[in-house]
Amino acid sequence: MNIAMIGYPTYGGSGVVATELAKQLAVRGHDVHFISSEVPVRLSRFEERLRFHPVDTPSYYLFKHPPYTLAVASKAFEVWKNEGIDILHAHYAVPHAISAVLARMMAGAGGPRVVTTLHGTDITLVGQEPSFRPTVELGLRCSDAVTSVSSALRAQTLAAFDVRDPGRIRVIPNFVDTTVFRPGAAHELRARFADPAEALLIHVSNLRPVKRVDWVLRILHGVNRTRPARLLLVGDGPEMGRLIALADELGIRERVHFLGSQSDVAGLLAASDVFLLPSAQESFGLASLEAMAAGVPVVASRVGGIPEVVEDGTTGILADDLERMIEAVQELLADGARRCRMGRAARRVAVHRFAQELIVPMYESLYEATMAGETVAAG
Ligand code: GMT
Repeated sequence: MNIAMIGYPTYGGSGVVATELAKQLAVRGHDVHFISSEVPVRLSRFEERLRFHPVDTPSYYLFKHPPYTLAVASKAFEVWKNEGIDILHAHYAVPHAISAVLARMMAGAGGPRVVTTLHGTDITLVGQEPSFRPTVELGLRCSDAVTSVSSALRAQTLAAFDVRDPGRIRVIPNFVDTTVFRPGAAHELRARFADPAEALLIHVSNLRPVKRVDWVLRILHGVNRTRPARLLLVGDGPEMGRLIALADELGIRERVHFLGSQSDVAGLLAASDVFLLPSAQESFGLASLEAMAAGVPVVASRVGGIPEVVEDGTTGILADDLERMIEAVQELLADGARRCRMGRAARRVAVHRFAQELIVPMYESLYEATMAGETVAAG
């Protein structure tokens, strides 16, 4: 098949999923075109059947904001015209779904089929802004197939938008490369961040308010009341300044390693004891799946799609409030045998339910069904 992905190039989960999917489809013999404003962070390695097409959004003195939505649509149309793509797969509905639909309209009869994957805040937050909502709804209705990364997100989509035919939203969960994210002897790396007697916690995100990273710092602060612990804070984003100030205020600044954006987090995860994800909303929590694949138990909030990924009491601990999260981390750090058991269970779940070789074929069969014009039933 000839497939074009539209996705964000940054560290956000939707861009990571789009890039990893593109790479896997190329390895499996498809011709894949990645349409984005920049080369995605995880597209560092050469892949023979994978090509990058930059979106250029020119400015003009009349524009306060250059019209990115139109530039993506035109680029997708151009790629279809030059490469004859079968499937145009938009990741993150705002604004990629409507850009893809526009490109299909430009192509006319014989144009590509449009698949839209919903990732989270494109439905739960940004997509519901009155300035975007009608175009998101239209994008969903006009896509030939729609997928969501969890059942929770599917239900939220149906509650918030009139997609006309609910059966068209199929759940295809996110996936992980379990050969890259795996438990490993990470003693040397770990020794750079913590003494043997200290616990090492980790959080990875794009540091936006929805991730509640201030709770991550408060968890570290709470845990340090009973045992010495340090934190790897991986990622960058709008909350960074506030977090540094909070770490100072709590007196834990020297216990936090602010690592900024990192393209290779697998080793850092494997070196850590517990992964923290106290988000206010989370449709899936890809970073927690990567931690699980690395054999690290997760302490997270019981919201959105997280319970579909992290099994409470088996592969991690889910909690509804900050105090319970602090307790949960303390429990895991106090009982090394339980922590290791959970880490092994987490790895098993990642391998047996979320490995890329299990999930990528689901997209392939969705593409085939969409091209055959079949109604795509809910998963
Ligand atoms: O909202 C974000 O955190 C960014 C967003 C994205 O599109 O980059 O992440 C969402 O998509 C990820 C990949 O499918 C999911 O793992 C995240 O749970 C989801 N984030 C939220 O729902 C907050």
